[in-house]
Amino acid sequence: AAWLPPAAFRELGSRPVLVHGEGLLVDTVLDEVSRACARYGGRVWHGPPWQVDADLVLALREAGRVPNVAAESARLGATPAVNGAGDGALGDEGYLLARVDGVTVVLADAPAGLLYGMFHVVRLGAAAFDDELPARRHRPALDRRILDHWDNVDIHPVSGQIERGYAGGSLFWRDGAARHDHARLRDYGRLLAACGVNAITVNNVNVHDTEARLLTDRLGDVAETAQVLRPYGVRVHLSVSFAAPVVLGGLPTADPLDDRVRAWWAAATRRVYQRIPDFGGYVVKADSEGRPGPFAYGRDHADGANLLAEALAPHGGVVRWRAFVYDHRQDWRDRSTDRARAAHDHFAPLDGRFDDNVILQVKFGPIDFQPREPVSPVLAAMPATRLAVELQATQEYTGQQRHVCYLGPWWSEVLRFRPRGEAGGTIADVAAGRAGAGGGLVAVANVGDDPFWTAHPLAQANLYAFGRLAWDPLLVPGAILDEWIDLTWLPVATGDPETVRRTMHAIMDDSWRTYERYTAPLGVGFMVRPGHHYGPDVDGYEYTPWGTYHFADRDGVGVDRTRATGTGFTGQYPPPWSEVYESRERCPDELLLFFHHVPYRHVLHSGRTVIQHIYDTHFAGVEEVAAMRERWRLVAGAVDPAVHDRVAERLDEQFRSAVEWRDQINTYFFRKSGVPDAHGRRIH
Ligand code: GCW
Repeated sequence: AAWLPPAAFRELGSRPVLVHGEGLLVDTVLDEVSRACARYGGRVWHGPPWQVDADLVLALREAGRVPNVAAESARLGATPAVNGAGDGALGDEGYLLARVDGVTVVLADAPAGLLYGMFHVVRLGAAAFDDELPARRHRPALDRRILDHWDNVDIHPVSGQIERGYAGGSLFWRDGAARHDHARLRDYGRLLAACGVNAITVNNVNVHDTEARLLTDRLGDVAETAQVLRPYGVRVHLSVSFAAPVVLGGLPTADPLDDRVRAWWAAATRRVYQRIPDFGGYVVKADSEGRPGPFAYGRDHADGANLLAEALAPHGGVVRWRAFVYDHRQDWRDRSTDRARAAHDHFAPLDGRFDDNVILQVKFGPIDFQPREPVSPVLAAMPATRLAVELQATQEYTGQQRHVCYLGPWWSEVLRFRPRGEAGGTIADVAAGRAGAGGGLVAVANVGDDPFWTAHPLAQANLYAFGRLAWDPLLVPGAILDEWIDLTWLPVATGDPETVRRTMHAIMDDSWRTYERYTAPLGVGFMVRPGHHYGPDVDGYEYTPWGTYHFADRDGVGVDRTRATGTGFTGQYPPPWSEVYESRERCPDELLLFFHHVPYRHVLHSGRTVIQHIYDTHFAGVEEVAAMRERWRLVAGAVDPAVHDRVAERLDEQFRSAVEWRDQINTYFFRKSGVPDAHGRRIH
């Protein structure tokens, strides 16, 4: 139960369709179209011939048979869609979509383009066959659109089958072995292709013993997964352990400058490509939260990353090296260490030292996927390095798929942020890189073997939105939600579709801000229960080694990260942000406590004091959740009862949890500050 129920194909499937071209992905298109036509009375030809009376032509350019795409594009006056295709080239994944003499035409230069074009037609529904359909060239803004699965093969004593997984077991692994559930995997590949994702990583970045062996004697399982996903244009990546030469190869060292180590990686990587010729590459979490890395040998992260890059280069693979490196054994008494600074301190000096096929994968914020953080300064500091932006679809800190939290608006804000101010490019431009050589967009996946894929049926929207934003970062989150609703819920609605649509929007559009309101005020994060990170615990991390503090006392709250009096983190930003964040007056309200320690009676731009803001937003957040629950009740009968029940049950828990958040946070800050609520509401 996700997007693309058979009924989503009704318009396409009830028409005569010509598919032209050869290849694995063209076969996928043909298979999709054939099944739809069998169900809805359409007809499908696999061309040649080219001249048939079709309503829809999906054609791969082939010299002599199908019109040249570029010429056809020009003849039709096709303009590029919002993003990309500026130079007229369609690339490996692009397509031209147009209406030509009463026929809808998708033309592509490569098979993947045809597949994406077909899904576009499905998305449009009847509108794809409207004579007003504008001619447009489409191609993804980012070439790399990747989901990292934090899945373990074995059940790990701490992180379970999926680290930070909230949707049941893994799609790939169960209890120490591959699941071999090809039907489910194929369905997954299909969902991914339909939203534009083109690669996944099949195991956790925390690579434990069994998982390390996916690189060697368990490689067959990875190859099998790659084979099932290949027809949907999804490539496979692997998380590897930096210590692999020691733990798997029996070498005495994993020193990146040791010749035996280099030879070991070269041989292991060669074997991977023998089994999986289109293998994507490695992901590495090194010297982070206890994982092995180059520091043990007195080497730096450029040495470490380049070691793997060298092994992958002959085969066209990339290494995605994570920038999530910080001291997780910090002393809370030490006010000079600031976790927010860590990634920039470690990596910015290495700019220019990485090989061409190294991608530095940077979490979007300087801390850790909080509901509100500034954008990581690393993303503005390494012009000579390919950078990927890492998001978290799995809702570790945003309600763990028990709370509705549509992250599209948050991600969109991040992608549109201009780290050098109005004159410079966006974070999406950073991910795109120069001449398409960027690192792309990555999200930690939120799916599992739950019947609804993401446990909370509405959390599917985050998966869908991730793919669509990676394809086109300028898409509007509300419009993405519409697409998702159209493809998922409306084809199977049992009541008035417009009511269903309105209800979903009313519940989801602002749900991330609602979540922020009842959890994390003004950029303070991590007031969660240690370990599992669900529910409130204001001081849960205050005296821990993890470096995630809020410093609330009787006078005020927030972290002083200024250059003038604090940790100096603001100095990692280029202007204008180095100045904006440094200044208490100019800093945006929503980030004030991330950058400044201020008195409770400090007045925000909004005109309210900090303490009154805390009270107001926490009361408002709970009211908004109550309203969501009410709205959902009203669509019982209009959506599948199983879906309705599941969402209703989650909304009950969200309400309970939001009340708990409100009461703990309000009570905590009332007790600290002694300042009463201006409206005299009940604080405990
Ligand atoms: O957010 C933290 C998580 C860890 C995770 C780590 C990381 C995979 O709590 O579970 O480990 O980040 O991103 O490496």
